[in-house]
Amino acid sequence: MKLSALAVLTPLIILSGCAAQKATSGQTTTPSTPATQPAAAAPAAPSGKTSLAEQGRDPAEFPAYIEQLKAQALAQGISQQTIDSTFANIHFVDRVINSDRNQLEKKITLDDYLTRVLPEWKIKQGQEQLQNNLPALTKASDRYGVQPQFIVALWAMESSFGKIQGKEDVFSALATLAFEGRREAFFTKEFMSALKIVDSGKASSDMMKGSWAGAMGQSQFMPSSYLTYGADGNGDGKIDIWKNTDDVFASTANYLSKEGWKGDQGWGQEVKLPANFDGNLTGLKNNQMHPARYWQQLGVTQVDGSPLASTATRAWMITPDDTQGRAFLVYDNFRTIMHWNRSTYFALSIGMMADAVTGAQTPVVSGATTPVQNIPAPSAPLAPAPHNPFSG
Ligand SMILES: [Ca+2]
Repeated sequence: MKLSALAVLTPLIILSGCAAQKATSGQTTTPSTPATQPAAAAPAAPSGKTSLAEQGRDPAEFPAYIEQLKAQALAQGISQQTIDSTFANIHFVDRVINSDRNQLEKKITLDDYLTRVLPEWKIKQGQEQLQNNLPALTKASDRYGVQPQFIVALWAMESSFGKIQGKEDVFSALATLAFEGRREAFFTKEFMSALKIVDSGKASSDMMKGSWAGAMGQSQFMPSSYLTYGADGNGDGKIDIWKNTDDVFASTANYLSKEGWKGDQGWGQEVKLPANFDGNLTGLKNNQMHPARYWQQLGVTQVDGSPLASTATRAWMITPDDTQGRAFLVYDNFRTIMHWNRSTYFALSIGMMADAVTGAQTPVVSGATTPVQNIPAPSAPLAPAPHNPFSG
Protein backbone atom coordinates (compact mmCIF):
# COMPACT_ATOMS: atom_id res chain seq x y z
CA MET A 1 0.00 0.00 0.00
CA LYS A 2 2.66 2.28 0.76
CA LEU A 3 3.62 4.27 -2.22
CA SER A 4 4.85 7.45 -0.80
CA ALA A 5 7.92 7.63 1.32
CA LEU A 6 6.59 8.33 4.74
CA ALA A 7 9.85 8.28 6.52
CA VAL A 8 9.99 7.30 10.13
CA LEU A 9 9.20 10.29 12.28
CA THR A 10 8.53 12.46 9.30
CA PRO A 11 5.05 13.91 9.38
CA LEU A 12 4.48 13.74 5.67
CA ILE A 13 0.99 12.60 4.99
CA ILE A 14 -0.71 11.94 1.75
CA LEU A 15 -3.56 14.32 1.37
CA SER A 16 -5.16 13.29 -1.84
CA GLY A 17 -8.20 11.17 -2.41
CA CYS A 18 -9.24 7.93 -0.93
CA ALA A 19 -7.21 5.79 -3.27
CA ALA A 20 -4.08 7.70 -2.54
CA GLN A 21 -4.72 7.50 1.15
CA LYS A 22 -4.94 3.76 0.85
CA ALA A 23 -1.58 3.83 -0.74
CA THR A 24 -0.11 5.21 2.43
CA SER A 25 -1.28 2.44 4.62
CA GLY A 26 0.21 -0.78 3.71
CA GLN A 27 2.61 -3.53 3.97
CA THR A 28 4.98 -4.26 1.22
CA THR A 29 7.43 -6.97 1.73
CA THR A 30 8.85 -8.72 -1.24
CA PRO A 31 10.13 -12.26 -1.49
CA SER A 32 13.63 -11.06 -2.24
CA THR A 33 13.84 -8.77 0.75
CA PRO A 34 13.67 -9.73 4.39
CA ALA A 35 10.18 -10.09 5.81
CA THR A 36 11.12 -7.17 7.96
CA GLN A 37 11.18 -4.75 5.14
CA PRO A 38 9.18 -1.87 6.49
CA ALA A 39 5.81 -1.17 5.08
CA ALA A 40 6.92 1.63 2.85
CA ALA A 41 9.20 -0.38 0.65
CA ALA A 42 8.50 1.68 -2.40
CA PRO A 43 11.14 4.31 -2.79
CA ALA A 44 9.95 7.83 -3.15
CA ALA A 45 9.24 9.13 -6.55
CA PRO A 46 11.44 12.10 -7.24
CA SER A 47 9.27 15.15 -7.17
CA GLY A 48 8.53 16.62 -10.54
CA LYS A 49 9.57 13.45 -12.39
CA THR A 50 6.33 12.28 -13.88
CA SER A 51 7.61 10.56 -16.95
CA LEU A 52 6.82 7.15 -18.29
CA ALA A 53 10.25 5.67 -17.64
CA GLU A 54 11.62 9.19 -17.88
CA GLN A 55 9.60 9.84 -21.02
CA GLY A 56 11.20 6.94 -22.82
CA ARG A 57 8.00 4.91 -22.92
CA ASP A 58 4.88 5.55 -24.88
CA PRO A 59 1.69 3.83 -23.73
CA ALA A 60 1.64 2.27 -27.20
CA GLU A 61 4.57 0.16 -26.03
CA PHE A 62 2.55 -1.33 -23.18
CA PRO A 63 1.56 -4.55 -25.01
CA ALA A 64 5.20 -5.30 -25.76
CA TYR A 65 6.06 -4.62 -22.14
CA ILE A 66 3.40 -7.11 -21.07
CA GLU A 67 4.94 -9.74 -23.34
CA GLN A 68 8.26 -9.16 -21.64
CA LEU A 69 6.60 -9.54 -18.20
CA LYS A 70 5.05 -12.78 -19.41
CA ALA A 71 8.44 -14.14 -20.46
CA GLN A 72 9.84 -13.13 -17.09
CA ALA A 73 6.98 -14.92 -15.32
CA LEU A 74 7.54 -18.11 -17.29
CA ALA A 75 11.24 -17.96 -16.49
CA GLN A 76 10.35 -17.71 -12.80
CA GLY A 77 8.32 -20.88 -12.99
CA ILE A 78 4.80 -19.49 -13.11
CA SER A 79 2.52 -22.05 -14.76
CA GLN A 80 1.07 -21.49 -18.22
CA GLN A 81 -2.40 -21.91 -16.79
CA THR A 82 -1.87 -19.04 -14.34
CA ILE A 83 -0.37 -16.88 -17.06
CA ASP A 84 -3.33 -17.54 -19.32
CA SER A 85 -5.85 -16.65 -16.63
CA THR A 86 -4.12 -13.51 -15.43
CA PHE A 87 -2.64 -11.95 -18.58
CA ALA A 88 -5.84 -12.23 -20.59
CA ASN A 89 -7.36 -9.11 -19.06
CA ILE A 90 -4.29 -6.95 -18.44
CA HIS A 91 -4.74 -3.43 -19.72
CA PHE A 92 -3.07 -0.08 -19.33
CA VAL A 93 -4.87 1.89 -16.60
CA ASP A 94 -4.68 5.63 -17.17
CA ARG A 95 -6.18 6.44 -13.84
CA VAL A 96 -3.46 4.49 -12.07
CA ILE A 97 -0.88 6.83 -13.50
CA ASN A 98 -3.03 9.85 -12.72
CA SER A 99 -3.60 8.77 -9.13
CA ASP A 100 0.08 8.13 -8.62
CA ARG A 101 1.01 11.53 -9.98
CA ASN A 102 -1.64 13.37 -8.05
CA GLN A 103 -0.40 12.36 -4.64
CA LEU A 104 0.24 15.52 -2.73
CA GLU A 105 2.51 15.33 0.22
CA LYS A 106 2.02 18.02 2.72
CA LYS A 107 3.07 18.49 6.27
CA ILE A 108 0.19 18.41 8.66
CA THR A 109 0.12 18.22 12.41
CA LEU A 110 -0.66 15.06 14.31
CA ASP A 111 -3.96 16.48 15.50
CA ASP A 112 -4.96 17.40 11.95
CA TYR A 113 -4.18 13.87 10.88
CA LEU A 114 -6.04 12.22 13.75
CA THR A 115 -9.08 14.43 13.26
CA ARG A 116 -9.11 13.29 9.68
CA VAL A 117 -8.59 9.55 10.13
CA LEU A 118 -10.31 8.95 13.46
CA PRO A 119 -13.66 10.68 13.22
CA GLU A 120 -16.17 9.89 15.95
CA TRP A 121 -18.31 7.78 13.62
CA LYS A 122 -15.38 5.53 12.83
CA ILE A 123 -14.64 4.96 16.50
CA LYS A 124 -18.30 4.17 17.10
CA GLN A 125 -18.33 1.74 14.19
CA GLY A 126 -15.16 0.16 15.55
CA GLN A 127 -16.86 -0.46 18.88
CA GLU A 128 -19.82 -2.05 17.11
CA GLN A 129 -17.62 -4.13 14.82
CA LEU A 130 -15.63 -5.39 17.80
CA GLN A 131 -18.83 -6.66 19.40
CA ASN A 132 -20.38 -7.98 16.19
CA ASN A 133 -17.28 -9.96 15.27
CA LEU A 134 -16.13 -10.99 18.70
CA PRO A 135 -16.12 -14.77 18.12
CA ALA A 136 -14.02 -14.51 14.93
CA LEU A 137 -11.74 -11.89 16.43
CA THR A 138 -11.24 -13.95 19.56
CA LYS A 139 -10.33 -16.95 17.46
CA ALA A 140 -7.65 -15.01 15.60
CA SER A 141 -6.52 -13.38 18.82
CA ASP A 142 -6.10 -16.72 20.58
CA ARG A 143 -4.26 -18.25 17.65
CA TYR A 144 -1.79 -15.41 17.08
CA GLY A 145 -1.58 -13.65 20.43
CA VAL A 146 -2.81 -10.27 19.19
CA GLN A 147 -5.53 -8.43 21.09
CA PRO A 148 -8.79 -8.10 19.09
CA GLN A 149 -8.84 -4.30 19.31
CA PHE A 150 -5.63 -4.01 17.29
CA ILE A 151 -7.05 -6.25 14.56
CA VAL A 152 -10.15 -4.05 14.48
CA ALA A 153 -8.05 -0.86 14.39
CA LEU A 154 -6.07 -2.01 11.35
CA TRP A 155 -9.27 -3.19 9.69
CA ALA A 156 -10.81 0.25 10.31
CA MET A 157 -7.86 2.18 8.98
CA GLU A 158 -7.05 0.02 5.98
CA SER A 159 -10.46 -0.52 4.45
CA SER A 160 -13.06 1.05 6.74
CA PHE A 161 -14.07 -2.42 7.90
CA GLY A 162 -13.89 -3.89 4.42
CA LYS A 163 -16.04 -1.26 2.79
CA ILE A 164 -13.28 0.44 0.78
CA GLN A 165 -10.97 -2.08 -0.84
CA GLY A 166 -10.41 -0.75 -4.35
CA LYS A 167 -11.75 -2.33 -7.50
CA GLU A 168 -8.78 -2.30 -9.86
CA ASP A 169 -7.57 -5.45 -11.49
CA VAL A 170 -4.35 -5.88 -9.52
CA PHE A 171 -2.39 -7.25 -12.46
CA SER A 172 -3.31 -4.27 -14.62
CA ALA A 173 -2.55 -1.77 -11.86
CA LEU A 174 0.84 -3.29 -11.03
CA ALA A 175 1.84 -3.75 -14.67
CA THR A 176 0.90 -0.15 -15.40
CA LEU A 177 2.92 1.13 -12.46
CA ALA A 178 5.89 -1.05 -13.41
CA PHE A 179 5.66 0.21 -16.98
CA GLU A 180 5.45 3.79 -15.82
CA GLY A 181 8.94 3.25 -14.61
CA ARG A 182 9.70 5.33 -11.57
CA ARG A 183 9.52 2.27 -9.31
CA GLU A 184 9.73 -0.41 -11.91
CA ALA A 185 11.69 -2.97 -9.88
CA PHE A 186 9.36 -2.65 -6.91
CA PHE A 187 6.16 -3.03 -8.91
CA THR A 188 7.58 -5.80 -11.08
CA LYS A 189 8.30 -7.80 -7.94
CA GLU A 190 4.80 -7.15 -6.68
CA PHE A 191 3.42 -8.21 -10.04
CA MET A 192 5.34 -11.48 -9.85
CA SER A 193 4.12 -11.98 -6.27
CA ALA A 194 0.56 -11.50 -7.49
CA LEU A 195 1.12 -14.22 -10.07
CA LYS A 196 2.49 -16.53 -7.37
CA ILE A 197 -0.68 -16.03 -5.34
CA VAL A 198 -2.83 -17.33 -8.18
CA ASP A 199 -0.30 -20.04 -8.99
CA SER A 200 -0.45 -21.26 -5.38
CA GLY A 201 -4.22 -21.70 -5.55
CA LYS A 202 -4.74 -19.49 -2.48
CA ALA A 203 -6.79 -17.07 -4.56
CA SER A 204 -8.17 -17.08 -8.08
CA SER A 205 -7.31 -14.45 -10.67
CA ASP A 206 -10.81 -12.97 -10.55
CA MET A 207 -10.44 -12.35 -6.81
CA MET A 208 -7.33 -10.22 -7.36
CA LYS A 209 -8.86 -6.76 -6.99
CA GLY A 210 -7.29 -3.89 -5.17
CA SER A 211 -6.39 -0.22 -5.00
CA TRP A 212 -4.77 1.55 -7.89
CA ALA A 213 -1.48 0.86 -6.11
CA GLY A 214 -2.08 -2.88 -5.93
CA ALA A 215 -3.07 -3.13 -2.26
CA MET A 216 -5.62 -5.88 -1.88
CA GLY A 217 -8.61 -6.72 0.22
CA GLN A 218 -9.81 -5.72 3.65
CA SER A 219 -6.28 -5.70 5.05
CA GLN A 220 -4.90 -3.91 1.96
CA PHE A 221 -1.95 -6.26 1.62
CA MET A 222 0.42 -5.80 -1.25
CA PRO A 223 0.87 -9.16 -3.02
CA SER A 224 4.23 -9.78 -1.35
CA SER A 225 2.65 -9.20 2.06
CA TYR A 226 -0.12 -11.61 1.17
CA LEU A 227 2.49 -14.26 0.40
CA THR A 228 4.39 -13.60 3.62
CA TYR A 229 1.57 -12.99 6.06
CA GLY A 230 -1.67 -14.22 4.52
CA ALA A 231 -3.38 -16.82 6.71
CA ASP A 232 -6.34 -19.12 6.22
CA GLY A 233 -8.64 -18.33 9.12
CA ASN A 234 -11.59 -20.55 8.22
CA GLY A 235 -9.61 -23.56 7.07
CA ASP A 236 -10.98 -23.82 3.54
CA GLY A 237 -7.57 -23.79 1.88
CA LYS A 238 -8.02 -20.31 0.41
CA ILE A 239 -6.81 -17.02 1.81
CA ASP A 240 -9.68 -14.73 0.98
CA ILE A 241 -8.77 -11.32 2.37
CA TRP A 242 -11.47 -9.73 0.18
CA LYS A 243 -14.65 -11.33 1.47
CA ASN A 244 -13.88 -13.66 4.35
CA THR A 245 -13.38 -11.90 7.66
CA ASP A 246 -11.94 -15.03 9.29
CA ASP A 247 -9.13 -14.84 6.74
CA VAL A 248 -8.83 -11.05 7.10
CA PHE A 249 -8.47 -11.27 10.88
CA ALA A 250 -6.10 -14.23 10.74
CA SER A 251 -3.90 -12.53 8.14
CA THR A 252 -3.79 -9.26 10.06
CA ALA A 253 -2.97 -10.98 13.35
CA ASN A 254 -0.43 -13.23 11.65
CA TYR A 255 1.33 -10.16 10.26
CA LEU A 256 1.69 -8.60 13.69
CA SER A 257 2.65 -11.91 15.27
CA LYS A 258 5.37 -12.58 12.72
CA GLU A 259 6.75 -9.12 13.33
CA GLY A 260 7.14 -9.67 17.05
CA TRP A 261 3.83 -8.66 18.65
CA LYS A 262 3.63 -8.97 22.42
CA GLY A 263 0.10 -9.99 23.36
CA ASP A 264 0.55 -8.99 26.99
CA GLN A 265 1.39 -5.38 26.18
CA GLY A 266 -0.33 -2.38 24.66
CA TRP A 267 1.15 0.08 22.19
CA GLY A 268 2.05 2.91 24.54
CA GLN A 269 0.39 5.97 25.97
CA GLU A 270 0.34 9.72 25.76
CA VAL A 271 2.48 11.38 28.41
CA LYS A 272 3.46 14.80 29.65
CA LEU A 273 7.09 15.85 29.53
CA PRO A 274 8.80 17.83 32.31
CA ALA A 275 9.78 21.40 31.44
CA ASN A 276 13.46 20.57 31.26
CA PHE A 277 13.08 17.51 29.05
CA ASP A 278 16.02 16.87 26.72
CA GLY A 279 14.64 16.55 23.19
CA ASN A 280 17.65 14.46 22.17
CA LEU A 281 16.21 11.54 24.11
CA THR A 282 13.34 11.13 21.69
CA GLY A 283 13.36 8.60 18.90
CA LEU A 284 12.69 4.99 18.02
CA LYS A 285 16.17 3.65 17.52
CA ASN A 286 17.37 0.63 19.47
CA ASN A 287 19.71 2.71 21.55
CA GLN A 288 16.95 5.15 22.47
CA MET A 289 15.04 2.48 24.38
CA HIS A 290 14.83 2.81 28.16
CA PRO A 291 12.73 1.02 30.75
CA ALA A 292 9.50 2.83 31.59
CA ARG A 293 10.87 3.54 35.05
CA TYR A 294 13.73 5.55 33.52
CA TRP A 295 11.24 7.91 31.91
CA GLN A 296 9.27 8.08 35.11
CA GLN A 297 12.42 9.08 36.99
CA LEU A 298 13.07 11.88 34.47
CA GLY A 299 9.77 13.43 35.52
CA VAL A 300 7.59 12.19 32.69
CA THR A 301 4.02 11.77 33.87
CA GLN A 302 0.68 10.73 32.50
CA VAL A 303 -1.14 13.52 30.66
CA ASP A 304 -3.20 14.34 33.74
CA GLY A 305 -0.03 14.70 35.81
CA SER A 306 -0.37 11.44 37.71
CA PRO A 307 2.73 9.26 37.95
CA LEU A 308 3.75 6.75 35.34
CA ALA A 309 4.00 3.13 36.37
CA SER A 310 7.57 2.40 37.35
CA THR A 311 8.17 -0.75 35.36
CA ALA A 312 10.88 -2.35 33.28
CA THR A 313 8.81 -2.27 30.08
CA ARG A 314 10.92 -1.36 27.07
CA ALA A 315 9.86 2.12 26.06
CA TRP A 316 10.73 4.91 23.68
CA MET A 317 9.71 8.58 23.77
CA ILE A 318 8.36 10.14 20.62
CA THR A 319 7.26 13.69 19.92
CA PRO A 320 5.88 13.66 16.38
CA ASP A 321 5.39 17.42 16.24
CA ASP A 322 8.65 18.10 18.18
CA THR A 323 8.84 18.58 21.93
CA GLN A 324 6.40 21.51 21.86
CA GLY A 325 3.71 19.09 20.66
CA ARG A 326 2.25 15.92 22.13
CA ALA A 327 4.52 13.26 23.58
CA PHE A 328 4.01 9.51 23.62
CA LEU A 329 5.77 6.74 25.48
CA VAL A 330 5.62 3.73 23.16
CA TYR A 331 6.50 0.06 23.55
CA ASP A 332 7.70 -2.72 21.30
CA ASN A 333 4.26 -3.20 19.78
CA PHE A 334 4.36 0.34 18.45
CA ARG A 335 7.48 -0.50 16.47
CA THR A 336 5.73 -3.62 15.19
CA ILE A 337 2.86 -1.45 13.90
CA MET A 338 5.50 0.63 12.14
CA HIS A 339 6.58 -2.46 10.24
CA TRP A 340 3.10 -2.41 8.77
CA ASN A 341 3.31 1.25 7.92
CA ARG A 342 6.32 3.44 8.56
CA SER A 343 4.30 6.50 9.40
CA THR A 344 4.46 7.48 13.06
CA TYR A 345 1.11 9.19 12.64
CA PHE A 346 -0.40 5.99 11.26
CA ALA A 347 0.94 3.90 14.12
CA LEU A 348 -0.42 6.38 16.66
CA SER A 349 -3.81 6.30 14.98
CA ILE A 350 -3.85 2.50 15.28
CA GLY A 351 -2.95 2.64 18.95
CA MET A 352 -5.59 5.27 19.67
CA MET A 353 -8.23 3.45 17.66
CA ALA A 354 -7.46 0.23 19.53
CA ASP A 355 -7.81 2.07 22.84
CA ALA A 356 -10.96 3.83 21.70
CA VAL A 357 -12.84 0.74 20.59
CA THR A 358 -12.30 -0.84 23.99
CA GLY A 359 -13.34 2.32 25.78
CA ALA A 360 -9.87 3.13 27.13
CA GLN A 361 -9.62 6.20 25.04
CA THR A 362 -6.54 8.25 24.52
CA PRO A 363 -7.84 11.66 23.58
CA VAL A 364 -7.75 11.81 19.81
CA VAL A 365 -7.08 15.51 19.82
CA SER A 366 -4.81 17.13 22.37
CA GLY A 367 -6.26 19.23 25.13
CA ALA A 368 -8.74 16.66 26.35
CA THR A 369 -8.09 15.34 29.81
CA THR A 370 -9.32 11.79 29.70
CA PRO A 371 -6.86 9.75 31.73
CA VAL A 372 -4.99 7.15 29.78
CA GLN A 373 -5.75 3.61 30.86
CA ASN A 374 -2.95 1.92 29.05
CA ILE A 375 -0.71 0.81 31.89
CA PRO A 376 2.45 -0.97 30.81
CA ALA A 377 2.53 -4.66 31.43
CA PRO A 378 5.51 -6.22 33.18
CA SER A 379 8.57 -6.21 31.02
CA ALA A 380 9.35 -8.98 28.62
CA PRO A 381 12.94 -10.23 28.30
CA LEU A 382 15.23 -7.76 26.57
CA ALA A 383 15.84 -9.96 23.56
CA PRO A 384 16.32 -7.99 20.37
CA ALA A 385 13.47 -8.11 17.91
CA PRO A 386 14.13 -10.68 15.21
CA HIS A 387 13.82 -8.09 12.50
CA ASN A 388 14.39 -4.50 13.11
CA PRO A 389 14.55 -1.39 11.00
CA PHE A 390 15.24 0.77 13.99
CA SER A 391 18.85 -0.10 14.69
CA GLY A 392 21.44 2.58 14.83
CA1 LIG B 1 -9.93 -19.27 4.05
